[in-house]
Amino acid sequence: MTEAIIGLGSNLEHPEEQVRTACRELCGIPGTVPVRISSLYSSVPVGPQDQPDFVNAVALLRTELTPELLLDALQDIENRHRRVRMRHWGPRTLDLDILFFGSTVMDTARLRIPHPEFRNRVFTVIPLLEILPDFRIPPENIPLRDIVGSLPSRDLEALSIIRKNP
Ligand code: ROI
Repeated sequence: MTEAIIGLGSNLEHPEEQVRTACRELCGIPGTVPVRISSLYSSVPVGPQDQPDFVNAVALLRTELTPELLLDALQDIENRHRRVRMRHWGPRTLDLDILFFGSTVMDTARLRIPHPEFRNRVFTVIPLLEILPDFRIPPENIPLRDIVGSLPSRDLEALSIIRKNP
């Protein structure tokens, strides 16, 4: 079993409901059990600013799947939410990203793990700290809490918990 960290995000079509439903759907992935799910957070958009705020959360899963099969399962969930993605870094109904997969490092056409933008993004770092305060970022093994100081302060100030239990 591998511990995988998934980022969830939505800013279209009732984002809070999109993320809450997706959290429940994680339970249906074969060979996989959700272990912990963060609160739901409201965050300002990274990228173009002329789009609604996002709802974000992070989930810790334990899985027997390979990264590719886990990605297939996450894309099935995205498709059930009729994911629309109008433009690069634009608004979307549901985004499910593999942020970490154990200590795996990979860079293929389909998957880059760890997620290359993970450590620049308040909406992934802070929810992950909530559920795993002692998390260390692979492969360098850097404590997650040590990078909070380098996050954009504007994004940090705007981040807020909107719901404790998804
Ligand atoms: N911005 C925020 N705040 N949250 C997201 O989940 C998110 N996802 C994205 C882009 C468009 C980069 N910006 C985001 O894909």
